[in-house]
Amino acid sequence: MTSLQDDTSDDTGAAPAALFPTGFRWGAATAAYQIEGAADEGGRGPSIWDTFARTPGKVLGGDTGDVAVDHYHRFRDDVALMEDLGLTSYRFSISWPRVQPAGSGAFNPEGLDFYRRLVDALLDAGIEPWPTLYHWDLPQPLEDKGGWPERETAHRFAEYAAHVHEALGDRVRHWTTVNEPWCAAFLGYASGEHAPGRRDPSASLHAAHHLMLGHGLAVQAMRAHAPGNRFGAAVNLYAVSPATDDPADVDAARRVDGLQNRLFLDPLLLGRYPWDVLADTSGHGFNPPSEDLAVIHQPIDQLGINYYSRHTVAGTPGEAAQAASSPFATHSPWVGSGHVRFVPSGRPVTGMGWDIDAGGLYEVLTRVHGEYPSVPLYITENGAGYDETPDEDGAVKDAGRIGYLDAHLRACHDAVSGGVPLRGYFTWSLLDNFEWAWGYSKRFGLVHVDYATQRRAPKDSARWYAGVIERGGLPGRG
Ligand code: IFM
Repeated sequence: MTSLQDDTSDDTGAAPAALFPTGFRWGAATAAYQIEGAADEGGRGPSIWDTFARTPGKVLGGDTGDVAVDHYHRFRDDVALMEDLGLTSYRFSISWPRVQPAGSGAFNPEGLDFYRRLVDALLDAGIEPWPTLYHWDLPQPLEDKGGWPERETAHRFAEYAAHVHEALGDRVRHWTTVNEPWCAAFLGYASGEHAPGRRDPSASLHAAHHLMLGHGLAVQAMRAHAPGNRFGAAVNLYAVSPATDDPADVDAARRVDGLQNRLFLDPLLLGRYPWDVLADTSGHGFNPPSEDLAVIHQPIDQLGINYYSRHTVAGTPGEAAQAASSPFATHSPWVGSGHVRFVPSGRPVTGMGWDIDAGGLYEVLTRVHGEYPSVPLYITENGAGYDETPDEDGAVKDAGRIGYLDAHLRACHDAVSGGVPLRGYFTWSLLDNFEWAWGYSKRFGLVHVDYATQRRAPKDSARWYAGVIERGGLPGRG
């Protein structure tokens, strides 16, 4: 068992203190398109999210990331906020179209310079920079050539990653390649809820494969340059439960778990695709070349897990066989929703309508540790979104978020106590920001942003998280 600092517990039924090992990373996360703004400044090219968000009807309220929270101009203030919180690490993403506007060919020194200045400011503040190379903002010219369903995009990504790494690798140790490839592939190319807004099941599977291939190629290229750095990807994993023991529900859970979790974990950590998912998707021309698996299955130094919720699913009795041949008619975020229903579990939900289930995080962590070869784990995202407005005194009393974070951190602590090699936790998000298809209507930040004035104001949860970091964990609860 990992030795934890000063754990105390009693037999009163109260939650005991949950202190984490020395050296545990305490962070917050953001992503370029969601916070930077400055969409047409500094030589940045267009991304698929610029095109998508500027297309009427795609994003709630017609919101775009054109200005976002103006982090491009205010990053020094934002680093000061992080310092106030006591963050030890900050996860951000690098905008590919800012660094390489066309996605191939010339790099943009001004774009790279922005990230150099950000990294320097973080290091000066004693905060470890933790960049992600792809958080969904594909340069539009690459989408015009076919996007992630095209194999060439994986090679372009590796070239871009190597270039950024060459510029920053002397000061940045931890590198994340792709963020949530499930979302990029399936929300982007199957359901069309995210950029580029395509609805093509076959394309989405090829996109998933090429995102993973891009990860592997990028790790190879970066590691060749700086073998001492730490490389990994960030996947969004869900706990998945069948609504009942009915075989149709159990099969629905298998299929959702397959496409949501195992389609990414198995190639990354085992070097193979799950056979049942390949069987389920056999009608979609998805036959990934086996030699790609060796590239995807690069040794990684860390795995990022983004966890928010549990899915409870039901099948339609008697239709399991039919559903298996039509997997994209099964998952409500994807095309249609014929054979799998996402059913209410009765648990409380966040402002996104997502089930709050900290036990699911424990389940995910122990599953990844138990079923896959051991690798250091980080929670690279975890948080709760709400519609929030400050009260008359300007305070955001976000007790719901505090409760959510507290419960999920206790789940992390339970996992660490049980021997799971969890090394750090990044909450999503540092600041309120552009929540993709929801625009600015949902807020995940520890820090409230008034979008009209760009004024930042720490919410109650920011103060609470600062206390957690200072203490190295959670206090006991009476
Ligand atoms: O805002 C997103 C983030 O970009 C990726 N993970 C989930 C968050 C909340 O939806």
